Amino acid sequence: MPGFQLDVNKTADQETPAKVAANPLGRKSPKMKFILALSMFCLASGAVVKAAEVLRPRGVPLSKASFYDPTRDFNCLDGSGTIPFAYVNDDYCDCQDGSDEPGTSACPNGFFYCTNVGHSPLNIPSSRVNDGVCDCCDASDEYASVSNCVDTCRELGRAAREEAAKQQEERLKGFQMRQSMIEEGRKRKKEAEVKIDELKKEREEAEAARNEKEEIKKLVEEPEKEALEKYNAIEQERKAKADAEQKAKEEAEAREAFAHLDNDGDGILTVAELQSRQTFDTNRDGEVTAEEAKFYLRQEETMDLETFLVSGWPMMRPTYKMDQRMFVPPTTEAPAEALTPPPVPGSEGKDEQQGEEDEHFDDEDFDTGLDPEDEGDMEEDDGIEDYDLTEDDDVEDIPKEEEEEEIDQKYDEDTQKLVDAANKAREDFDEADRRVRDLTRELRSLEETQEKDYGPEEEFRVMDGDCYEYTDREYTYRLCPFDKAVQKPKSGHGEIRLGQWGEWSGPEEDKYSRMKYTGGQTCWNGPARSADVHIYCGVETRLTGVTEPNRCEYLFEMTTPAVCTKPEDISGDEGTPHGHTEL
Ligand code: MAN
Repeated sequence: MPGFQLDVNKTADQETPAKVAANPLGRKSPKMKFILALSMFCLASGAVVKAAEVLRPRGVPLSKASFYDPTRDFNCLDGSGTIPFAYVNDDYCDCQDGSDEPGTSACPNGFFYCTNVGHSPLNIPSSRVNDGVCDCCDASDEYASVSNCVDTCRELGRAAREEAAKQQEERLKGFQMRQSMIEEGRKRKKEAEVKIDELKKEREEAEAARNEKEEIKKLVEEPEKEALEKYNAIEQERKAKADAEQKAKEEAEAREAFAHLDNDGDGILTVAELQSRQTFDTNRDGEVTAEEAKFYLRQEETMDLETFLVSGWPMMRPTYKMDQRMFVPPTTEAPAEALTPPPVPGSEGKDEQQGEEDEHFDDEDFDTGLDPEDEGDMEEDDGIEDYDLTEDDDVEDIPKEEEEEEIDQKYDEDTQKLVDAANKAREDFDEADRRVRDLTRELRSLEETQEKDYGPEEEFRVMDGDCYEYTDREYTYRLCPFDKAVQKPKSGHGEIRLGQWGEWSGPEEDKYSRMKYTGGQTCWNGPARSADVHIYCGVETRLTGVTEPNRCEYLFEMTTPAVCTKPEDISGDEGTPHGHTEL
């Protein structure tokens, strides 16, 4: 005979759990006696049991009780066969789906239903029936084992109900807070609209003022321009003169050098003449070879004065002038020979030393291709004092200060007045223009805010402008909703951008439960960082955790009242988070 159990379905006239507990089957109340009698009738008559009380084999949930009619053969629930009812719970698996053995562990794929009176019912794999482990809080899964399982459903049920009530209360509180967030969000939206209108007006006025200033500026700049034109003409003339003088000076210098290098004075520079000058020893081997000399003669055997002025001198000038610079003539009237490259102090006559000096010059004059720091090191190592070649080149140019003084002309009184008036008009215009730009910027930023989606009831708007932090072992994470997500290593290194506000990314029916921040700093050899924010109901807006489930993909968990929906009233049915409670 299948193991039967009597269950009490929840109806308006049910026995209270306390009463059921106080009336074990041995001593039945008149009502229980009636129920049993009715059950016996049902068994005898084969009627379908649809009463408040249901007899059913062990391990069968109420919802399936009607399939287990002891007056008929049992049809496996998957339709895989029909067996005599006596085979139900006979500890032998007959049906493929295990539905004939709901109360034993005979079928590997079957399920045992714990009624768990006082707490939530539970389906467990039937392999756990009588395995010595208490799975059901009412101990019904261990009816034939030696385990000492006791019924703890009432205590557990009470604790669960208390917890559910607490959660319910939190939800309610969160829901009420959400109403305030909505109110505040709507208020801010209206304020922003008003502000935008104000700013638009202000900007219109500012634009009008700027246009006016622009007109004034144009008006006073015209006479200023005319007045300055004559000064510009003077200045241009001065500059042209200075340029011509400079050019003439340079040419004279070139001619002088030519005369100096042209040993025999025949008006032609030769390879031999250059070979007689140590300064052209390019590779510093102590000897000026014909190739080295020809380099300066543009690969020719000779060079006349004209070619020298155009292309020879520009090439030789740095080397030649360097020699001159280092040479301190013994008398003011230095003989031509004295212009030969001088020896480095303390190493007179040593060709190698001379080479080093020239090398030093080259380092200064030409790009070494090295990092300036490295170059600095090099210079330190060679132990030779620096020469400022720029200064050398400018030796004969007009000194800077003097030049500036010349440019900084004094205008006549009338011109000066025009310049001052124009300067003032320019300043006024710049200021008016700046104001227009500032207002435009402010307006744009407010308009952008108005375009953001702060939730169906503006409930998230109050979060814009705030930031929330969460710190774990390595990093402090910061989320500034509708703006950005960042990660700051505790080690003190700089912040890493994890992403900019992107969009709401929850599922269609719950879009506002997730946020997406994208386009963060690119991972080494990987994608740009991004962050998902999962939002749960809570009485406080805060981050409750941050993880990195995939490299450079971050998951922020956050609670906020903004997503707290109105809780269902559970006070009447003593519900639990798991749903229906068997009492
Ligand atoms: C940094 C952090 C980590 C990330 C690695 C990837 O260390 O942003 O979160 O995983 O870079 O290289």
